[in-house]
This record gives sequence, C-alpha cells and structure tokens, in this order.
Amino acid sequence: MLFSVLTTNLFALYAFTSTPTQTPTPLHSNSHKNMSLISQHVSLILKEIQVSQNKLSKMEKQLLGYDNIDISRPNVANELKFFLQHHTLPLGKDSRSGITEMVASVGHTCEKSMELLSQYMNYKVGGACNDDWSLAQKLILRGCEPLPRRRCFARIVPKVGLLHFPLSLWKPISDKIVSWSGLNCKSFACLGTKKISNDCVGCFDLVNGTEKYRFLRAKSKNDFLVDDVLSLGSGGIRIGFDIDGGSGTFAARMAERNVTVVTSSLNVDAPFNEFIAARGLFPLFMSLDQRFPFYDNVFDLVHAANELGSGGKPEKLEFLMFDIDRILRSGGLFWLDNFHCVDEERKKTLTRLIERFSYKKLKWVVGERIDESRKSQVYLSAVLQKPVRV
Ligand SMILES: *[C@@H]1O[C@H](CO)[C@@H](O)[C@H](O)[C@H]1NC(C)=O
Ligand SMILES: *[C@@H]1O[C@H](CO)[C@@H](O)[C@H](O)[C@H]1NC(C)=O
Ligand SMILES: CC(=O)N[C@H]1CO[C@H](CO)[C@@H](O)[C@@H]1O
Repeated sequence: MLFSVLTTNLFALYAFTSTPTQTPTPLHSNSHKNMSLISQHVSLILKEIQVSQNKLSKMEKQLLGYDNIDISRPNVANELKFFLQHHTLPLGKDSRSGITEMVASVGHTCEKSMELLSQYMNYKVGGACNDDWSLAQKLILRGCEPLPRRRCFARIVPKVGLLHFPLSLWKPISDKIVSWSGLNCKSFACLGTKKISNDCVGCFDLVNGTEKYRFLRAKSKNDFLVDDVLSLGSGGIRIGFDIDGGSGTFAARMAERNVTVVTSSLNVDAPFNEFIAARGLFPLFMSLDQRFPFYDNVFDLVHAANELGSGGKPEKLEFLMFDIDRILRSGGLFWLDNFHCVDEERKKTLTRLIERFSYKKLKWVVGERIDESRKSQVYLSAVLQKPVRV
C-alpha cells in the first residue's frame, strides 16, 4: 500500500514537472487542449492518492485495533455522549499543560463492546445505578478500561460490624456486608468449598483454613516467609504492591509488620475487593492489562504470585515486567512467589527476561509439582533486588 501511494505520488510529480516540455506547440488552442488533458490526468491521480491514503489509514486502524468511539451511531446512550464530549477550557489554552480542551478518558477497546457499554451507560441521571457491577467487570475484562464515569448512585451495601484495625485483619467477615449479585456463591461458606483460582483455595476462610499460615510456614521450598524476605530489605521496606493478591493475606501479614501494601484484584467469581477492604486493607480494582497507576520508583516491594497473565505472548509479560520495574525503587525487592512457569522452556524464557533487568538474585528456587492431571509443573520463586541503573 505504501508502495502504491509512493508510485502514484511520483507519477503526479512527473505529470506536473513534465508539462512544459510536452507543450512546446505555439498553437494556443492545441496547448489548451493538451493542458486540460493533463489536468484531467492530474486530478485522476490525485483522486487515486486520496483513495490510497484512506485505505492506508483504514489498514492502520485495523492493525492497531484502534477506532475512535463513534458516538454518532444509533443506540448509543446519551450519557456516554455527554461523558465523551470534549470540553474547551473556558480561558483558552492552559499555559502549563498546553491543552485547549478536556477529553474524558475511556479505554479504546470499549468500541468493541459498544452494546454492553451503552447498557452500562443507560440510567437515570441522579438516580440509582442498576445493580450492575458484574457488567462493569465484564467490560473491564474485555479491555474496556478505564470505564466512563457515571452520574448515578452506586448501590449501597450496609457495612455493619466492621472491626477496628488490626483486629479486622483475621476475623471472619459477615456475608451481609458484601454484594453477592452476579456470583454463583451467596456466602463465604460456599466460597470456602471452591477453588476460586490457583492462588485462592479456601482463601476466604481466615479461621480454619490454611490461609492463616501463609507466609509464616512454608508448604514447599518455593514458599518464602515474610520475615525472611523483609530482613533482605534491611529495614527499608515500608510500602508495597501485591499484584493479584487474592483475599489480601499478603497485605495483612505485611500490615502486622507495619508495611502498607496495596492489593490489586478484580472480583472474578468472588467479592475480593470488598473482602480485602473489610479486613482494613487497600484494594485496587483493576486488571493487569493497564499501566499501573503509580509513579516511577515509589515502591519498596512488589509481590506477584502465580500466573501474571502468563498465558499470553512473551511480549505481554515483558510489558508487565517493565512496568513492575518502573514502579519499584532501586534497592527495592521484587518477590516472585510460586510463579507458574508450566514447563522448562517457559522457565528459561522468564529467566532470560529477568536477567535482562540485571536484578540481584537474593533468593531463587525452582520447584516442581504434579498437578491434578499428573503432569509436572514448574514453579519459580525468587526475591530480586532492583539495581541502581545509570
Ligand atoms: C471453624 O471450625 C470450627 C470447628 O470445626 C467451626 O465451629 C467454625 O464455624 C469454623 N469457622 C469458620 C469460619 O469456618
Ligand atoms: C509497628 O508500629 C507500632 C507503632 O509504632 C509499634 O508499636 C510496633 O512495634 C511495630 N511493629 C513492628 C512489627 O515493627
Ligand atoms: C503531449 C501532447 O499531447 N501534445 C499534443 C498537443 O497537441 C498537438 C496538436 O494537436 C499535438 O500535435 C501534440 O502531440
């Protein structure tokens, strides 16, 4: 396509520059005819260039999967239109940022789920929102992130019986203070019988299950203990980020050691965010596909358990690793906790990737476990220290 645009452009250039040599005839009428013929040609060529350019930009859009959200389409909720409208700044160009208008931000992939998005944006302004948090999450899981803001009141779940911190960290949480709509289970007892994810087997049972021993006792050589890891940070570990942190137990153990940890989690199959908050911990409702909403070099510790979306392409993991590296300060610790590498090959890929970051390997344990289907699975646990880069 690029080639065809180039060649048509060259032809046009040729047609323009070669006109004088082709019209040496003294006869006025003839040269006139010739001229009109040429200009006809030129306009045809120009048209072709236009068409090629349109095609090219269309291809580009397809390649990037990017399309501006077309709010002129029928059936688009009015509230979405209002939200997405650009607002010019009342005093003209802002001297500090250089912008002239405010643009509301919404994930570009929302375009692919316009029907769901319109359903999400269909509400009475100033009234109650529908009970649709699971619709919101469905949109996020389809890459529609960030979601647009809304002008309706989210459903209220009365939070009665919340306990004081730090008592709140390990006491059972009442079924009544979370929303169960859209979930198969309607109680924590029900969730206790299920394997929600690899990282959450009975993770809502803070009393009788294995959760209360996590990070204190090792089940395998891949399990590191919080105090061991904290001692590697030579006392400088104060704030941390736990990626996909289940029911918040990592943050709870850290809180007991006066380390503040933010736990990112979605509510897939269970009310993780409400549970974490009820424990007096900080839940962050976001998917792993978004750039972390933190500034560079701020965390003393990043903890990541399990998959890290490891099903994707190596590049996907690379983007994630670079973002983790970005938010971690130099000297800070990256704790890769039972990372599921599946097989040797993927472990090698991951190892190569980690080595590119030239972190200091404070701990490095590769373990194997037999899964339910009797296949051997490779797990990697490591504590890595971010170097000072110049
Ligand atoms: C823990 O186990 C005890 C004794 O089996 C039981 O009475 C209690 O309800 C359990 N607690 C939770 C939160 O499951
Ligand atoms: C946490 O901070 C409190 C208050 O400063 C202090 O009394 C306690 O000893 C600290 N705990 C740990 C494990 O450092
Ligand atoms: C380039 C071109 O078409 N030139 C023509 C212009 O008109 C005269 C008279 O009809 C022709 O002799 C030329 O060949």
